[in-house]
Amino acid sequence: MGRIASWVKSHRPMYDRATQHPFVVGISDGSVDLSAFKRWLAQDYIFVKEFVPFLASVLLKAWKHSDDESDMEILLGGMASLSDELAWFRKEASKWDVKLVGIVPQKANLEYCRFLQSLMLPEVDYAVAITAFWAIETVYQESFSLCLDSSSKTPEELMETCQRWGSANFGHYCRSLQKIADRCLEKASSDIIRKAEEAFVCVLEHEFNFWNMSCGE
Ligand code: HMH
Repeated sequence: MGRIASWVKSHRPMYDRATQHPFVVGISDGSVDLSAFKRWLAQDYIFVKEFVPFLASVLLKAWKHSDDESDMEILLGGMASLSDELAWFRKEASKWDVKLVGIVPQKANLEYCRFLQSLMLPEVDYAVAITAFWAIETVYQESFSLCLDSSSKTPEELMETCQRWGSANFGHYCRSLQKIADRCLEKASSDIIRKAEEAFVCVLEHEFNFWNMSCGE
């Protein structure tokens, strides 16, 4: 078992709290409050804008420290999808009549963005940054793929959102990131491994708080 899979196992309760949140369960059973969905949409747009420089910092670390050229290709693919994702947020916001300019980031969002900024520092190891990056993408993948299950009752107008992150394609991307992280962690010192695990747990906590914020708590 790779390092990442073993952490998912050893942090199972927290992992499930982040990936099976009532907000997501509400989408999948159709009971979601649409005002919560709109709040999530506007707040996540702010988050994804912050995610761009974070990914840029991971790319820079891959360029400097990776021993495998395919890392760059995978991360660059991720960057391209972020550009598409931001355009999608603007289109989706106009569909729901949600305004995106002048939106104030809420506390959980600010804290999450601050955490991203701390990971952008050059002294943060590539293994730590790529572990966090994998975790951030995977929480959304696991969450939204739940809403695509054959037994789910996801409202038609939310399907596009769920497909964006829940699709098999995005799942494949997440597994590629996991492989990079596992490879880096295999060679990492015990200090770096400890820091990467800490970053993983922090991501789970921030994701949980982000869903809570979207629910209006
Ligand atoms: C809060 N976590 C949050 N927003 C996202 N868009 C993702 C993860 C996945 O990109």
